[in-house]
This record gives sequence, structure tokens and C-alpha cells, in this order.
Amino acid sequence: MIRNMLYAAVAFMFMGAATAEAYLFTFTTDGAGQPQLFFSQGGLDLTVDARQGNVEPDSNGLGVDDSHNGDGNAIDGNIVDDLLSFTFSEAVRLVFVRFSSVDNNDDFDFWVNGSQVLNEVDIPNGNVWFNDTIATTFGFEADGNNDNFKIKKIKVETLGSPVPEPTAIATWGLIGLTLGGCAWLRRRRNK
Ligand SMILES: [Ca+2]
Ligand SMILES: [Ca+2]
Ligand SMILES: [Ca+2]
Ligand SMILES: [Ca+2]
Repeated sequence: MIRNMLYAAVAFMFMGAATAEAYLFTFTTDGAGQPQLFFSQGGLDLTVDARQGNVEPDSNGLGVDDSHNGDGNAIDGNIVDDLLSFTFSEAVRLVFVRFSSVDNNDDFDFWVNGSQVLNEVDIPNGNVWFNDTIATTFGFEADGNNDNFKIKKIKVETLGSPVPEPTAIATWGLIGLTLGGCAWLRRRRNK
């Protein structure tokens, strides 16, 4: 019985290893524009890059200068449609994005692993929540002359270790039952 409980505890510990870790990246450091910017937090690496031109960091968030004359430093649809992408060193669940420099006619197109999946998503005051999107790369695109915004924060969760296969749990259970059965037989023989 105690042995069975022990094996159940071991199986539970395996499941417990699957904890997800949350990472919040905040982009409020001013700096020079670069084709790519690199960030790291607790072993999770993040590369931010612009489809065209430079990523432009300032105290209000990350934007894009698409390298054409007259383009502003926001992610905007002016001259060229700017797309800013966030690539993580492992697959993560996107939790929320906080946009900044937003006015009431801004919306974004959402890209996942290089493909556009949502069009014209309105940007509210506050966070945009994405509870069930798992990928390594998330992109935010502006199009049309009205769209111009920056990205100030992004929160993601790592997925943790894979949950053990049901067969692995069944095997642990079987081992426990077998050992328990042997003990029971031994007890009977010793009577
Ligand atoms: Ca721009
Ligand atoms: Ca532009
Ligand atoms: Ca748009
Ligand atoms: Ca606007």
C-alpha cells in the first residue's frame, strides 16, 4: 500500500515538472535603430525584427522605421506596411501584448510563424489578450494610413516539460500494482 502510494507520488512528480513559466518583456529603453534587437530573460531569448528597415526603440515602446523618407518611427502603414516580429528561442504561449502611441483608428494584423492569421484587430486601451496562441514567432503589422502604434510589453508563457504519456503513467501504476501484489502473496505465504 505504502509502495503504491510512493509510485503514485513519483508519477505525480513527473506531471508536476510540466509547470509553465511566465515572462514579461517591457520595451522602454531608448536606443539606436537596428535591423534586429535581442532580449533575454531567465533563459528565454527574444529576437525582434522588422520586415523592412530598422526596429526603433524608445521610452514608449518598439516601432519600425521602414527606411523610406518620410516614414515615422511607429509601426505604421505609411509608405510601406510595417511588420514587427517577435521570435522566441522556444515555442511559447502568447499571453498579452500592450500597445502604445495608440489612437482610436488603430488596428493591427496578427501573424503567427510567418503567416497572417487575423486581420484588422482593434487595439483597445490596455492589454490585448491572446490566451491560446502557441508559436515561436508572433508578428504585428500596420496597414492603411491610419494605423500607427508601438509595442510596449509582451507577456508569454513557456510550455514546460511535456506532460508524461498516459502509457508512462499506466506503467508506473502497473509496477506499483505488481509490487503490491507480490507483497500480498509473500504475506499470505508467510502465514
Ligand atoms: Ca514606421
Ligand atoms: Ca511605414
Ligand atoms: Ca489596418
Ligand atoms: Ca492612428
